[in-house]
Amino acid sequence: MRTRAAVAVAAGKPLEIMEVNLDGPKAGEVLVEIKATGLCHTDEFTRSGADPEGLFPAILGHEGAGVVLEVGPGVTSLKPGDHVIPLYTPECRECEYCLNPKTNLCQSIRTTQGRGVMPDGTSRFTTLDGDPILHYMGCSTFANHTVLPEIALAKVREDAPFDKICYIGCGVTTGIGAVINTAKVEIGSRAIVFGLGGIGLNVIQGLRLAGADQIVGVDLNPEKRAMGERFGMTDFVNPAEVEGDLVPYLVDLTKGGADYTFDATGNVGVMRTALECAHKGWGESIIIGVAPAGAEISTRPFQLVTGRVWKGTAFGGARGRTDVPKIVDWYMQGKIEIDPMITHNLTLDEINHGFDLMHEGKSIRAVVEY
Ligand code: NAD
Ligand code: DAO
Ligand code: ZN
Ligand code: ZN
Repeated sequence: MRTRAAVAVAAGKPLEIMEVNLDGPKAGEVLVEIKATGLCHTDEFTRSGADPEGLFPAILGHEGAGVVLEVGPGVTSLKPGDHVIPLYTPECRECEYCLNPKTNLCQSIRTTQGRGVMPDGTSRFTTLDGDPILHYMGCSTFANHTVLPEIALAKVREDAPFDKICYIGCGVTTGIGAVINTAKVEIGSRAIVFGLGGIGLNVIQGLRLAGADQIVGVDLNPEKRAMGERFGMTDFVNPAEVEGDLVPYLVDLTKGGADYTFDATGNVGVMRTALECAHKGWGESIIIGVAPAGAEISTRPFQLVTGRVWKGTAFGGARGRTDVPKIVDWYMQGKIEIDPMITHNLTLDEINHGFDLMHEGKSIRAVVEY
């Protein structure tokens, strides 16, 4: 079939909107009509060439929601008409990683996904001239139709709006999951969140859900303050307005250091600050941000000797097929909010404008509806 897609043709170039060919699903695969897709910082990271795994040409996009159109041979868990959210972290429920409760990093299709192809080693997308186009993070939601492995789709309830739940495919689950699954924040905790973007705001609402007493938001952009407060932030700190070192300022503000800190910036200097303002003896710092290729983190080892813990999280530690339908339920039940974070609704033709808004710090989440 033919479909419309935003194709990343080369690092640093705008996405090109074009018709592409899409082959039908092979064994274990599913054809999905994408109804809505969110623009996540990580797509831009790849488009700009900062992502070491970025391959071109490729159809980016990893945050979406849609409807199953056709299932390939051997697919048992999905049928045409099912509503689904693509998963860049799949859940096969069989591999060594899926069977270990300590991780969500299913490895069953990791190698082929990283090469931009389906598990059989080939791509389903080609240009109208027949040249291959790669998949991205196993999802390629910047196409109106895409093919995914069955294990990379979460089946969700049919009354949930696509233009909102697409955000659960990355940002919402990553932020809330970092709090609940990775940090396992207790009621009454003090926390600091660095970076109040599409991820950090979801960390904040996760902290509110977990019953944190103090939620400090840190951002260089003063315009992020109102949104932070909207989702439960109790204190706002703009590092540009702090005289002297930021670490002692934040340690003082949290009465000795935070129980939990979260980096949602991808800046390695911020990651160090986040670790060092965690409470001596027990404070945990969770890295969510993805740093540029080759970047390294550092701190004095004594920071860890004296009880601080440095951790990271991918997709908020969530097991997609199991956890994503539950998060959709939380949204539909009003336990979590999504609507105010979707600041812009765009068409596929406007997708590059969506990335401009992200750069300018004007959007939290821009969503493209097909
Ligand atoms: P974003 O651009 O929407 O937000 C980043 C925020 O950080 C902005 O508000 C910006 O003003 C602020 N910021 C930048 N530098 C700062 C500094 N030095 N001090 C304080 N604030 C600063 O990005 P996002 O979509 O929220 O993504 C955040 C990070 O999370 C990115 O690195 C992204 O790649 C990563 N990410 C990780 C996962 C995962 O599974 N680990 C999933 C999705 C995104
Ligand atoms: O190596 O097993 C693995 C998984 C790597 C992918 C983890 C993705 C999380 C970080 C990227 C942010 C995605 C939006
Ligand atoms: Zn697995
Ligand atoms: Zn993302």
